[in-house]
Amino acid sequence: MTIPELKAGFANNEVLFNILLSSGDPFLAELSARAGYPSVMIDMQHGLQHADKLLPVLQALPDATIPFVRIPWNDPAAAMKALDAGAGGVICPMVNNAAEVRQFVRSCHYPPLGIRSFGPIRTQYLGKSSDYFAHARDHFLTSVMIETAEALNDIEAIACTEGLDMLFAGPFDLSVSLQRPQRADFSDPVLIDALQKIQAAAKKYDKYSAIFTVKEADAELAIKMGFNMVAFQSDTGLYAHAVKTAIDNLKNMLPAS
Ligand code: 3PY
Ligand code: MG
Repeated sequence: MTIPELKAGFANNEVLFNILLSSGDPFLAELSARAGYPSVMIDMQHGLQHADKLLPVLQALPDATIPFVRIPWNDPAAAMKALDAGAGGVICPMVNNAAEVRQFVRSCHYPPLGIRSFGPIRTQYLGKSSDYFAHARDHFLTSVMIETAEALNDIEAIACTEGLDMLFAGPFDLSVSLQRPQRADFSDPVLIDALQKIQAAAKKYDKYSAIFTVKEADAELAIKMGFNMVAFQSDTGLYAHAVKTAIDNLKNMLPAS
């Protein structure tokens, strides 16, 4: 899928599903994509892959899959490197205010909008256009995680940032930052209120909205709330759950001693 096709889908109210890739394993990335996830988020923040593992994970993905890369921090070098390697979207975690968001967005765009240095070493060969520079805006989305109380307070100013495409709600950090008793508890009215605020700000300022979920009921609620991209689970989370279920079931087959 190309970014213009993705945008057309969003305009048509289509929900884009996404999975977090935390293991750094190219084969799990490929399996996730071939299972039917149309987009992935390669997690360089908490995931186990280091910068040298980004390329093999990107190369393992079929062309049809949109690879978002979550960079470790608001670092222009990390954003530019992810884009040059072929990220279809860059996600910046833990921003706190519009000034930080502007800095991130500027690091993703070429002048005059930004300060990105020219050197699309791999990404120039991935797209359909022969001139990557001229059509760079058609090759990636910029996204920031809204996951701190401070960012939530500055949501209106953040949402109208020029060159920003998507607000990505992080329910885990958000509930930590808001000092809620449970993490990512979708029955907590304070968290739900925060998520609604993010979704509404995105809609108001013509940005896309995204969210991370780990429970099916939460993903369903996120769809109903109108999030454009719903990330559900991670490669490591799904494997950990499946392998635990398998061994627990095997143990239950043993005769009681
Ligand atoms: C969060 O919920 O804090 C996230 O960063 C999800 O990836
Ligand atoms: Mg987070």
